[in-house]
Amino acid sequence: KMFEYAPAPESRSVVSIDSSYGLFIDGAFDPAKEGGTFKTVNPASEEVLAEVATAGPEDVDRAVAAARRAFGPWSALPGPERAKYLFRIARIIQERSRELAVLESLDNGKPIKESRDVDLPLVAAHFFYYAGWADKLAYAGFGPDPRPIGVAGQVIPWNFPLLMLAWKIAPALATGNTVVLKPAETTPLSALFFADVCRQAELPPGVVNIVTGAGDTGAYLVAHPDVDKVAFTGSTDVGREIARTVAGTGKRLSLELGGKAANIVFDDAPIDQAVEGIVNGIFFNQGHVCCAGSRLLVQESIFDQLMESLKRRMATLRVGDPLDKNTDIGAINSAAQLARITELSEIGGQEGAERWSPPCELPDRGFWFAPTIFTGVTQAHRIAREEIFGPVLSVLTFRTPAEAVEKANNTPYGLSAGIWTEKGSRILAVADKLRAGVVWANTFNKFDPASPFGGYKESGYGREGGRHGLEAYLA
Ligand code: TXE
Repeated sequence: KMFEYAPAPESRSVVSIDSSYGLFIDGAFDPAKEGGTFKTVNPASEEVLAEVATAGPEDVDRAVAAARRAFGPWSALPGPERAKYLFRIARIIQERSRELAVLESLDNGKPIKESRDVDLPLVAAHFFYYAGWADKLAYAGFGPDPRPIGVAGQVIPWNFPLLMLAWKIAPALATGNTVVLKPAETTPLSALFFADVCRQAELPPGVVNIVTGAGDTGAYLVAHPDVDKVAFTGSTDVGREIARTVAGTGKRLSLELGGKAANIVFDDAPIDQAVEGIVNGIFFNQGHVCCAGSRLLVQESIFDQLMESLKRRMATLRVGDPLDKNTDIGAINSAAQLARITELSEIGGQEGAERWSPPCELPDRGFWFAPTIFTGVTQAHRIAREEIFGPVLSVLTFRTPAEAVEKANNTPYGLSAGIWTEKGSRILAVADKLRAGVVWANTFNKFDPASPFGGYKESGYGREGGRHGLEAYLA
């Protein structure tokens, strides 16, 4: 073949990973006081990447105390000075983005083309964007004297480890808060790398602290009496527990929880474009996306045609090595998540939905799940109601726009939705009736630091991104 295209995989050697990592407290890396550690694993190979400290109560106390000490001087800095640090962090992230992208793919399992072309550019963009706000707060209508809240305790999930960190840390620092952040236990490495970026940027010690560990560490952090603001992204169950912990303490809280987004395709939609949007909506990042288009609502008259195109497109998806530039679907982040996806998919079959996946060979080691669609799904099925958080699409049909809206809203969640139609008037009419924080029209999973993101109902409350994202960090 004259034009065979077989680029070499990104090399693991792009980033050097130490065998063990401490906690980042007050500008220095230290082991946990009680010496606890856990292992973080590459989900594509099950090999241990590094041993990481488990922060116990004493460590969290130290981190919160460091953040408290740093708060006075940091919040007193003039906005343009804080902006300089944020710009510096953004530039260092850009400079080191190849290392960070490889690290993120190794620890999370996501395809390198996503960490390189989506996560990392967005991470840098968030720091640039909020750097630009740091000197404008006084004139932006937040009141005559906008003030930071204080010490923010932030707990983030594993699906976009560094991007979720950026969503949380950039607006917090721009507004003059200091931070103790706990990354997810399956993906701690990019947050620790970020700690190193903070040192390189000469961010004053204590402004950002990273405490690694599992749910206990997070629970202790959010309950800490000297934390003034709690921000959480993760499961609805943990979100509920955190809301109970915080209730009555006077702490400010923002929660970004699950979703079960409807991606609605009308009969006049450009089919090829819609198919790309459906694929991107549910298979991007293995479907580990809170706003994933996990319920496809198809107008009945185009059902056969759309399914045929979708299946043809799904047959071209490459599942495998996250570091291969050609990979579309990487590894499932953990054995626990794989078990959850497998269980709900089995329930889908038992409940009578029809399951289909293209033929695809999955690697022997690691955690994998083939792209899957279920047809013949009804609203009563659990796969139509519960967040699967994997590459699994539930397909339902509708006849009229009113029926589409009714089905789209028939969920305890309300984070996002998609509409595919050539009619502008229909986009506006339908979007207006959808109870979803974000509605995309003829596109899906598009993010921009200037756009607010957040949900209704069990998807949580508060907005991240844009000007609204600053309000969550202003007293
Ligand atoms: O989430 P957890 P898990 C959904 C998705 C997924 C399910 C379970 O449906 O299948 O949740 O994922 C920390 N107090 N989402 O179990 O447990 C934990 O250490 C304080 C949607 O991984 O919520 C991690 O840092 N913190 C979602 C973070 O919470 C606690 C993203 C998230 O973990 C804690 C992730 C506690 N009691 C999962 N318990 C989204 N909205 O994007 C755990 N944590």
